[in-house]
Amino acid sequence: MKNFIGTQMIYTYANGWEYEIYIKNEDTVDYRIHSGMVGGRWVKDQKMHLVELTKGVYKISWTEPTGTDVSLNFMLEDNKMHGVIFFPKWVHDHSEITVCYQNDHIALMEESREKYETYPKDVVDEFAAITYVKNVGINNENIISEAPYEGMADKIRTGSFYK
Ligand code: FER
Repeated sequence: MKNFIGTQMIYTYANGWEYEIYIKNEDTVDYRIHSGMVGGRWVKDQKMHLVELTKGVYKISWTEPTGTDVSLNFMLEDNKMHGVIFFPKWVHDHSEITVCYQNDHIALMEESREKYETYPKDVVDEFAAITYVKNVGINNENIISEAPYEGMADKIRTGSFYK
């Protein structure tokens, strides 16, 4: 688990969606969504469950304040990931509500998940190619600390993003 905790990764799903995650410690992630249905969304301090399935294969799972459930399998030796996202109907119908810095809008997420429809859920299961991976240590608040913007992922990959 030592290898995985503290890792920052960027990956592109087979459907083209680009995501970034930082495994901040053994039960917490920060993440940014660079493109896709909820591109622009970013979150700090999401609690999650982490297990090592077998050597170099890690699974993390969590449920969001929006009601979206996420389970991701990282296969680091192959630079591959497989993710399953279970979107409540309302996130699909009103995705713009979730595109924000969620930490400032937790009450709105909780109100929206009651106000709008949950079912049928939209299950998105896709492989992703990991395009960037770096261990940046645990509990670093500077890894994911601003909103995603066009070109940010490329700057991170080329090493010109962090001062
Ligand atoms: C991911 C898939 C989904 C991910 C986060 C989510 C950071 C969260 C989606 C949502 O809350 O809408 O790979 O990794």
